[in-house]
Amino acid sequence: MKKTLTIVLGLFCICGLLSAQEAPEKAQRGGKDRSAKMAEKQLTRIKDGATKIIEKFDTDKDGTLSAAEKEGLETTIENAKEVLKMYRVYEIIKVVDTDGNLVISDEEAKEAPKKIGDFLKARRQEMGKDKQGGNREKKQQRERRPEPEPEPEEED
Ligand SMILES: [Ca+2]
Ligand SMILES: [Ca+2]
Repeated sequence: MKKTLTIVLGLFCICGLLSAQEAPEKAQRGGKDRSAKMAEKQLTRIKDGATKIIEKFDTDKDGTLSAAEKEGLETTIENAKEVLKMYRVYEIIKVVDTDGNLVISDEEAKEAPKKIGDFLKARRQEMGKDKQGGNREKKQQRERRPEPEPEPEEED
């Protein structure tokens, strides 16, 4: 279970990378140099991701994935997606199901809207904190470079 979750989270990181690729206009705003750097960085991440996938699924260790090994990878991904869906619902179930028997009683259902509301609010705050932490880390990375890049302005 733990292993599956790790794989799920890993896959979601990879998905994040791929969707980040769909925003080239943001990269261009900082000039050619910046977008070239970003493209290079992204490529490195994709290559690292591919290496990690091979490490996990290359059962005969020949350095590449055969059709059968790839099928194994895809089956794992499909299972992981299912598990992730369950996990997301389970997080909410745990909030609502106070006695933990996985049956939502009328009493628990009555309390559900407030509990879910509080839970989502807390999660949003938690995610906000994570985002700030991430920015801090990026800023520190920028400060370590010899030529610091200007902070891109948010226009939304
Ligand atoms: Ca192989
Ligand atoms: Ca219950």
